[in-house]
Amino acid sequence: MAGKVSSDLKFPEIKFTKLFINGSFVDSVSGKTFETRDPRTGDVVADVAEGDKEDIDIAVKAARAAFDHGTWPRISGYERGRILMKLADLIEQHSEKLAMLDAIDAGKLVHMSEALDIQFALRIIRYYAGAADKIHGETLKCAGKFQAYTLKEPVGVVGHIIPWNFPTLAFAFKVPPALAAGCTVVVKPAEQSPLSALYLAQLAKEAGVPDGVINVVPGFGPTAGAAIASHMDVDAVSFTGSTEVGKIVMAAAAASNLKSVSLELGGKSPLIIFDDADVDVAAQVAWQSVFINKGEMCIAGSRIYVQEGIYDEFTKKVAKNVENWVVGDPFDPQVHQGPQVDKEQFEKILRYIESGKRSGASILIGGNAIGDKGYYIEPTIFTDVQEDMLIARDEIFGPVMSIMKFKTIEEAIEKANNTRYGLAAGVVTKDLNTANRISRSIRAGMIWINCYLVIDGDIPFGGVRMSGFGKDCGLEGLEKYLKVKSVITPIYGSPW
Ligand code: TXE
Repeated sequence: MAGKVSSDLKFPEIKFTKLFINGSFVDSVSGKTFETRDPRTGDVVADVAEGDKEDIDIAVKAARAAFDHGTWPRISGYERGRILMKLADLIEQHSEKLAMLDAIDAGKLVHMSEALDIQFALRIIRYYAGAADKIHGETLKCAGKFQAYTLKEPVGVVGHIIPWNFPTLAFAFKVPPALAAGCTVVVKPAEQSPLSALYLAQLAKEAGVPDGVINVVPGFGPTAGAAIASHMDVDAVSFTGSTEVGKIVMAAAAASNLKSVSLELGGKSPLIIFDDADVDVAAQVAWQSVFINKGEMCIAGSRIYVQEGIYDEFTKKVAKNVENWVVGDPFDPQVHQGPQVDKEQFEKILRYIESGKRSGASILIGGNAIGDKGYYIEPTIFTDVQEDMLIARDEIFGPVMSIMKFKTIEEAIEKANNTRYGLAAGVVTKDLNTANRISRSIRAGMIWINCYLVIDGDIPFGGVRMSGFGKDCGLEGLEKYLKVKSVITPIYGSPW
């Protein structure tokens, strides 16, 4: 682990710690606050206003008024797009600040957030800014003396419940398409990482998003989050988080007003490496698929299946990556892996590592926490992993890779599909037919061929099975914030 931080970045000033409702920063009704902690040390970073049901009610009222009576859904898509473009420009200007807020809240690398997360966020926002004036229905020629057309209308007030692993990027996945559609939103950021969402709300105000259109209410899941999911005046909820909470959100939506639901949940994604692969490429792809963002990625390729012919060479090469891999302070540009987000996740990951050791898997590298301050964990690789071990079945959400061996493509497909999840998958091979066969056979929402983790504004992102449903990004990511209304009218005297 790196000792001294070779960075001249200063600890960022924290300007916004209150709820952002109807265009202003306000205290919570209860006056309560909660602490966010720096994962580098466990020290308190800020006291943030703690939103609860009453605050969600106030935020939803503001969003409802902005939707029912405000200008946002009524101005042209072009005008909404122009304001979203301005928001992207402001985020670009403030990218270092946002990256630092995510570093002190979530332990993310400042240089990587700026280079990747925020760049992707900009691409997504600009994609939806461009899409805002291209929303249209269809004209239908009905049988008989009728014609019909469809209108695509914004769904209304949207609740966004977002996680801590990509705080700024998660905001960009959710909020811009809803705004492009003409919706108004109430965002509940994760309790671990509320700071960048509050900062983004302020930038949105500066960009010209009217008051009430974006509301941000930090708070806890079972209180503020649950209040969104069960609110009678929220028309849609889009959630990213654990499968367990996804089920709770869906049940609450059903039990309240049947609001529409989209869920982006956990994963245990397989990466399948065939004998014909370039082993250097395979080792690189596999390493990045697990260890980027300290493994806190729903799409992590945490089950690596390697064909027996290159198994030994692959395991040697993939483990060698550790030699140049620096774990340390996320403000240091030399560092590749920062601390896990909080004590709870840190302890969860260490429990899984212990379970892997106990169940008979072999440690190839790592396997331990680092230091006695902060939440650092060694990049860890298990070999000799069996399908029924917990480390091969559960989402660990940390820097832990499980490597398994296979003989035939049929066996690889069967093993890869032997999971309750279905978020993503990858294949490394030079054989086009093998790649195509795997792509068709694996039950997952995204398949990467000879690459991994590639996302973009126009690529639909999301899973199947217990990884959820409903895409973020792409035109599908816009459609979920739109509802279709059919308008039917008779035509008299027409020959057709
Ligand atoms: O998730 P939660 P946690 C997975 C990952 C991780 C595990 C637990 O495996 O180790 O989940 O993480 C809000 N009603 N992912 O506990 O609890 C919560 O406040 C409404 C995968 O952080 O699901 C936060 O805003 N909302 C994932 C959000 O849900 C509730 C990203 C996620 O928190 C709620 C994060 C409730 N009853 C974790 N309870 C991914 N798909 O990328 C909590 N929340």
